[in-house]
Amino acid sequence: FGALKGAGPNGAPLYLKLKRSIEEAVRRGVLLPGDALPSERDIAAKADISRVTVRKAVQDLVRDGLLVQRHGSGTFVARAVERVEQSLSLLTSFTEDMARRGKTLRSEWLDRGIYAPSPEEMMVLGLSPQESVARVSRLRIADGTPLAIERAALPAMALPDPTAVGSSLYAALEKTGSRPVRAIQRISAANLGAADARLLDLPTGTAGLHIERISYLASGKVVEFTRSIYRGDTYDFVAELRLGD
Ligand code: 16G
Repeated sequence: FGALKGAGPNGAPLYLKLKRSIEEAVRRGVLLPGDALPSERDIAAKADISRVTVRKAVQDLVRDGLLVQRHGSGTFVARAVERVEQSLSLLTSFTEDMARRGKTLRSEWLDRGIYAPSPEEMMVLGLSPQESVARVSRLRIADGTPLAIERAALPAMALPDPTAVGSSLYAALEKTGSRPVRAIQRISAANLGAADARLLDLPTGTAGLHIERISYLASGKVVEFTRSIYRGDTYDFVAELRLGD
């Protein structure tokens, strides 16, 4: 980014000129997705403008989604994420969904253990205060992109040892004969809070989807109460509708 003073249309604020020249560099492929932006100090020196001006242009572009900032490592050109189409009519697991798409799934554990149930967990899972709940929380990463944070709660009876869950919760439940056969799923809009945004590698406040799944065994007993946060820029949930009676 060369000297900006005097460049571009007269009167445009310097930060806007810098913003446009960064946009232009991305459009022309001078900067590619994943490339690091030079440091604030280097851009300021090269363009002969103040660091405050550089920061304003960069913050604008982060808000627009063209750049992403990672704490401690700098600012990068955002990678376009491929959208994922997810059917709402089948009760599948994340592992199965990703395998079907040929994606490599990795999960990072956020929590797993046996706890005393919260009042909400007791109500939804039908537990008494003396019973325990198994919690399994994971960040789910497909082909290197974090897609969802899933926080599952199950009656400890259905999952006595959460540390034994390998890569798939449903596969673990299958082994104990507790894989759900039916579920109610509720999807609502949610802006990402700071902690979830950091996990999903997105700016705080980005649009997300809050998904709640309550799953049942054939006996009618609730076996899973999962709250998830999915990236809003990635998921399309699709259901087939038919004319009613
Ligand atoms: C899906 C479910 C989640 C379930 C998980 C099991 C949604 C919104 N959530 O991601 O409730 O716990 O699959 O996946 O669809 P796993 O067997 O790969 O652990």
